[in-house]
Amino acid sequence: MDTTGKVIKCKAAVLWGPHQPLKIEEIEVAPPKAHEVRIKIIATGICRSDDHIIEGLIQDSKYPLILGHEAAGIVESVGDGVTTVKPGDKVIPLFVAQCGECRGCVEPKSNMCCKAQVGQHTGLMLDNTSRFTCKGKLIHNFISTSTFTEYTVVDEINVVKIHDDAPLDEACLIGCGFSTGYGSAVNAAKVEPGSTCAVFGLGGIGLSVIIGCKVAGASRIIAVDVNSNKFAKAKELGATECVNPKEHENPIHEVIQKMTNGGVHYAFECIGNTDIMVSALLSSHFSCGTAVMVGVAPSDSTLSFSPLLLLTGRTVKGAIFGGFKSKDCVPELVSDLIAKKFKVDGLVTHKLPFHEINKGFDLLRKGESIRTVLEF
Ligand code: CND
Ligand code: ZN
Ligand code: ZN
Repeated sequence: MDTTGKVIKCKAAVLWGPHQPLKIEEIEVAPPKAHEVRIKIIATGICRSDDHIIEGLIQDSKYPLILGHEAAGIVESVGDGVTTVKPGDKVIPLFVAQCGECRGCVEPKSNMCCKAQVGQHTGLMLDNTSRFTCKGKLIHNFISTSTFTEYTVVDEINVVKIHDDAPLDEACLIGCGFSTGYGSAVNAAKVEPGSTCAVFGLGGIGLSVIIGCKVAGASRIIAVDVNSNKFAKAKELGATECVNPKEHENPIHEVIQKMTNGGVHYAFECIGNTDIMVSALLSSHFSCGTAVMVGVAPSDSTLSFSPLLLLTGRTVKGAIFGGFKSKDCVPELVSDLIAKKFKVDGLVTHKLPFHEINKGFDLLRKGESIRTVLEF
């Protein structure tokens, strides 16, 4: 049946408010307007950033909403003026937009688009309306994507075509987890051959940082987590040593300083915990270390440390989506995945049918899963 131009009724996981389980509801998805694309989602991963919204950690979140930002799917229909994708194309929705024209997009060092800023939780399309309704109520989107639904609508600047041969159950991880971690190492930090690294937090993001550090030729990759069950996978992907802060009396930065003759070249925080962000900074060498903030901390939190820590030569930086310009880099990353230049299947510990989404979040919260991929 041709659905072009029609409202589609389908199943979606709606978050009606913070601290609630997701509810599988029948929703209505309006056709794409000009410069918008309606996508049938085929596979979507669960990232901790989705859980942060359920936990109410981001103050300006708009409810009710449909979460999900790491996915792959197939274009169902396109609105007027869309030129970069067509019905039937395999695509990845992009929570970091790339319009190609704004200040952020033309700056070579930036991957932030000013037209759709990922940090501004409007929960709406660029024209300030929504394509989702449920039981007569407007449902917001999440960081311009919303992938926990059989169909979604995104602005054209938030979607990119990928190779026809892409395995969508793996390619979905290019939509966040893999690219965010990998790019944090190779783009944001620019890890050099022979350098030493410490990675705090071994979820989908931290493990992808390890993959990036290894590809970049780091000589030591110290993996840090309070859950020792994460260590086997970290070693498999390239960690040279694993440290559990709970097994040491001294603060973790002292342990790492001791292990590395004063501190690592690059330390990555992949948890979203401001105390560990400071630990990461202190774990980097006082004269030349760089700390990269990748985790998303609660929106009302602040970082506090002595400026003397920076005067001696340390650098602090951060990156969203690994610093990748999304439209330029995602198709290349997918082609590299097809060419087996790197693997992402090690990050997928569970596959579940979409309607078991709450079970997927439970696995993440219990520390039992890395990435759960939901299939429709
Ligand atoms: P996930 O929860 O899978 O991993 C976090 C890991 O940290 C777990 O293995 C925990 O055991 C471990 N951990 C928790 N507390 C501590 C601690 N005090 N010391 C050491 N280890 C600890 O999360 P994820 O990998 O999906 O995401 C990680 C962060 O990255 C999270 O904050 C998420 O919101 C953020 C993120 C950032 C971006 C970006 O573009 N920068 C994109 N997506 C997610
Ligand atoms: Zn994410
Ligand atoms: Zn832009």
